[in-house]
Amino acid sequence: MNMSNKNLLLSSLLIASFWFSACEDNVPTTGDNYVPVDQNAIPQTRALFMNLDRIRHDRIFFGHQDALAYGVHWRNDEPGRSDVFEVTGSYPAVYGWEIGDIELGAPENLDNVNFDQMQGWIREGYERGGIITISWHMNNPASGGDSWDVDGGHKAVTKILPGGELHDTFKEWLDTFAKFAKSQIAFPGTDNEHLIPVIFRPYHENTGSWFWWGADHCTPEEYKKLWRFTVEYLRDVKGVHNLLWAYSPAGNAADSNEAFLQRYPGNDYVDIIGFDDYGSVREPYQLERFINRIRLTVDFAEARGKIPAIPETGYETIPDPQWWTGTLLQALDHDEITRRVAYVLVWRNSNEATDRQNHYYAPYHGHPSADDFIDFRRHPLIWFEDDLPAMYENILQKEYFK
Ligand code: BMA
Repeated sequence: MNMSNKNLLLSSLLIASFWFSACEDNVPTTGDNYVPVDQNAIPQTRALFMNLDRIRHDRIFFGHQDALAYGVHWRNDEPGRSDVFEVTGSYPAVYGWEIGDIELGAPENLDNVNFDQMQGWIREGYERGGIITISWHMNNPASGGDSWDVDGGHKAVTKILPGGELHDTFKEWLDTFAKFAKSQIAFPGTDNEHLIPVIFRPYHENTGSWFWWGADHCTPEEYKKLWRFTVEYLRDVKGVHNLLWAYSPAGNAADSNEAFLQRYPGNDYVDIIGFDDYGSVREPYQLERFINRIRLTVDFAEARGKIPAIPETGYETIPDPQWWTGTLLQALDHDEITRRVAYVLVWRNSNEATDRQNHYYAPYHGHPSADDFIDFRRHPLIWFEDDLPAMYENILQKEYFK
């Protein structure tokens, strides 16, 4: 074989193998915007990343924490229930779940949600086309207290980093999550069986100081190391490949670029960038501040090829009957920049009989803000679950509006 034939053969093989791998999972991997931090992420996780990035230019998804587990007036007793569904006729597009206490081997999380049931609800929401996100109020590994235990200068972050006296314990805790993430299986027993993609949002609100990983309890460098170690350990050592990584500091981070950057783990470690904010969307309202935070977050994320979101917000008990359209929508729909947020999630509807009272963020049937919530849901910018296109396939070339 002469040289030019050899070259021809080689290039045909290259083209063929490129074609093959491109067809194999039907998800384009070209273009910086479409490659999540895990280069080996499963096709559905990559599709989720790509589709969120595509659709956020036209729509914002609405999410609710613990939506299927309980509501203000019911708990886990009737399958299919959801306060959001009962008011609007649709489930939320995004389902938030919380795994605090999984690291202790507990059967239930810190809010008494059973982990086996949670897996069932995760599957249920995902198989209907929903988007799953998981947060982790991890206990304090140094004090034995919960994630809010910041007393006593335990320096938990220093101790769990490589070389620290609690590093092995910490790895065991991460192992519990790895096992959980790798056992989330959709459509089991069918040709379409696959792991469920998860937007994972650990160590949140870190620019506040109410959690042990917060600003007063570790240096920016330590925080970044903690985050990066977590990504690398779960991805490269434990082989967890169904995650997108969401970094969501407290709202104060979104007041300036410098503040946002201070503890930002880096472009190689983050897929979704947001901020948690309860303070500026409640009375006394600071709507302008909230809007500026959204704008800054969108710019910050887009400058890095990441997806902007508001992973946690809400007004506890929603005492303002017009809050959905008068405050939240007003901020989201403020201008062409705010409209580019991918999703907004409100926190949980604590069951008033068995859990905290007056601790809910979505309306239940008959709540004074229910009508306004329906208007919010009908607004063309806002999408609930029944509006969702197929988020886990390559829809880039397809018309996704119904
Ligand atoms: C908090 C509150 C707590 C709960 C925690 C984890 O913001 O809702 O009651 O334990 O989230 O879900």
